[in-house]
Amino acid sequence: ASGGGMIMAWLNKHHTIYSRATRHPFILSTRDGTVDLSSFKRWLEQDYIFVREFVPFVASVLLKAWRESEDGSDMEVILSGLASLNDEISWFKKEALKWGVLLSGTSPQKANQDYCRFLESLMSSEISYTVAITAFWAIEAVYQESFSLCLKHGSRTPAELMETCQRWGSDSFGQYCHSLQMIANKRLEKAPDYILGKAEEAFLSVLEHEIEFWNMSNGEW
Ligand code: HMH
Repeated sequence: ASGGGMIMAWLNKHHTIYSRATRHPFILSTRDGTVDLSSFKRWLEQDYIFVREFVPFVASVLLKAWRESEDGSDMEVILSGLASLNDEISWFKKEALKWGVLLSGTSPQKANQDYCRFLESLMSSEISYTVAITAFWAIEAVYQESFSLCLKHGSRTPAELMETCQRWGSDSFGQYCHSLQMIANKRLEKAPDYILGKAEEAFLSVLEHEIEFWNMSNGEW
């Protein structure tokens, strides 16, 4: 691949499914201000469960970086992500109170369980750092791309949803995703073909799980 690295090539190649993950009807209705607030609440309670499962996944990526990366700055980027998840869990609790959502009474729906099981499979020591960091980048990038759409000029995002959109749609979260993308690209550049194949497969699995995750907000499970 040229200039933009492997990830740019994959984003072009898999443009259709990437758009389905980043321009889902839930996000488009948030941006247009027509979102059903019960959908938002369903998303909120399910994402809280997801983020709690995401913590050990990110910790596993940190461990792989420590073992496999020669570049010490990788670990700092991943650590900053792990640290912000601490703040994120507090934010979910605060946001749930605001919406009258009872987090302790929530159980994960099937799409959430499937996604969490996929994360768990990536935590295995048999999964290489290159594959894990690619999946990690993709997970964060889908939210960044999605929620930043709700902050764009001309969007009609309801005021009470702006904090959510800013959490993942902000420029600072965008910078962080860009750092993850550069790390992933650097690893992919040096990876043998069979690892490239596995990383591309993991990227596509993330997109499929993200689409199913957004679908849950419809309440059609
Ligand atoms: C489902 N994907 C899902 N939830 C999140 N919080 C993120 C990605 C971003 O961290």
